[in-house]
Amino acid sequence: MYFDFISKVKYEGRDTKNPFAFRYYDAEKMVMGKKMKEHLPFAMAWWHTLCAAGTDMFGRDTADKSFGTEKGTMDHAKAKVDAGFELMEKLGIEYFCFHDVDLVPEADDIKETNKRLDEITDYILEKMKKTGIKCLWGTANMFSNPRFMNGAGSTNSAEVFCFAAAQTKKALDLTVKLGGKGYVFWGGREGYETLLNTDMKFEQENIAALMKMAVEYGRKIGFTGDFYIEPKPKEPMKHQYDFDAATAIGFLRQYGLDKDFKMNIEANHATLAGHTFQHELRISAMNNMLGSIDANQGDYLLGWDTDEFPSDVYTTTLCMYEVLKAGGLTGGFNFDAKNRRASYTPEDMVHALILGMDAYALGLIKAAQIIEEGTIDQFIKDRYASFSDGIGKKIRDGKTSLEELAAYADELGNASLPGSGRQEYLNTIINTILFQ
Ligand code: XUL
Ligand code: CO
Repeated sequence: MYFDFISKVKYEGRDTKNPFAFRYYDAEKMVMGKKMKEHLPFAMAWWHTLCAAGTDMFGRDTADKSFGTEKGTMDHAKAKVDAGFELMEKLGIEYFCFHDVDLVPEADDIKETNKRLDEITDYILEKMKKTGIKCLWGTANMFSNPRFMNGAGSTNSAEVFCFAAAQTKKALDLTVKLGGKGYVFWGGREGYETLLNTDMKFEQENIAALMKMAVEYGRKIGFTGDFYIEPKPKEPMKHQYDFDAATAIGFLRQYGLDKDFKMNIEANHATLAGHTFQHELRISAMNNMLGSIDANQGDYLLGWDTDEFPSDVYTTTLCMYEVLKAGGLTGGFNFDAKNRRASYTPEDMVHALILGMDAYALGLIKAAQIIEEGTIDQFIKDRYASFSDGIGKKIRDGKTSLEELAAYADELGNASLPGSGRQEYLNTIINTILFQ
């Protein structure tokens, strides 16, 4: 037991003084016809919660994540499983996400790494059976090992490409073994530093080939879930190919991968791309590709991926508005987020997950209120009313021509101004709902 200071974390309401209780997340509470826990399938990210210990560019670990064992051993790998399942059970988190090498120490020989992965996933499966906790998605870490310095699918080395293929194959095997709902491609180093040494078209074709083989293999071994691309514009590479949702969707369509893939949208990646989180969710949803979410947040003052636990309820509300409008996710809400370096205790790990779960629960409640209150949706509908009959309807139905529209404009001589956008009024509506 690593988290002895808590038993099951419970919903106690907003007035509680208990630091280890939910103020808003009430798993069984009904919101718009569904239980909160059904709207919000939360997942723990193995890498941040069980591996990351506070190292940054300027300093070493601050948190002790040895869980009473020696790091880099299989005992440590097992202790992480024990700690992770204890934490998920106590918080009522029903899913986890993993990279292959989050689970075990990577060996020099891939055959030995794979043996370790088989052993640890047997152990994880036992725990899953005992607790009912499930796997949301798996992925392969194809960015940490030095061999991937120039990318995985986008590498200049055919030999390295084979190692990317081998890791993808194994990670798919493990995802299927653990019953994962999805498989993620985050293009870790799939990008470039300079076009002086890069054939961009060649690299993108190779990434598509790797993904195509992954789909073929996955379907062959019985993977029925979604493949996801997780867009990110930069970091670690200066320019990453899956820049944002629109770019990734265009790429998938170009290479005939759009039937098997959806988006895994991460809040912090959206803001790095110069978009809002809501924008990336909308782009995905309107293309029927909103699959899953990496639930974190960045810092508007910093230009990098800070992976903070989500606390900004304005943002989670607009996220949940998009999710409700889209009819939910096929995936879930993965806390791809880490404690700040100075919050290094086990208590902080629990506070962080409570914060994230409460921020999303409150966002869900507020988004449902926005929809039920109705002003925003009605306003958007009315704003386009000129397209519901007459010449507007002809445009929408594709039953007109430039000549007819030009004649229509000639007849009018001048157009009346479009209706006001009323942005300030609409912001007031949102504030009224958020802070009532
Ligand atoms: C990195 C990131 C990854 C992916 C999975 O920015 O978000 O952890 O979520 O590889
Ligand atoms: Co992520």
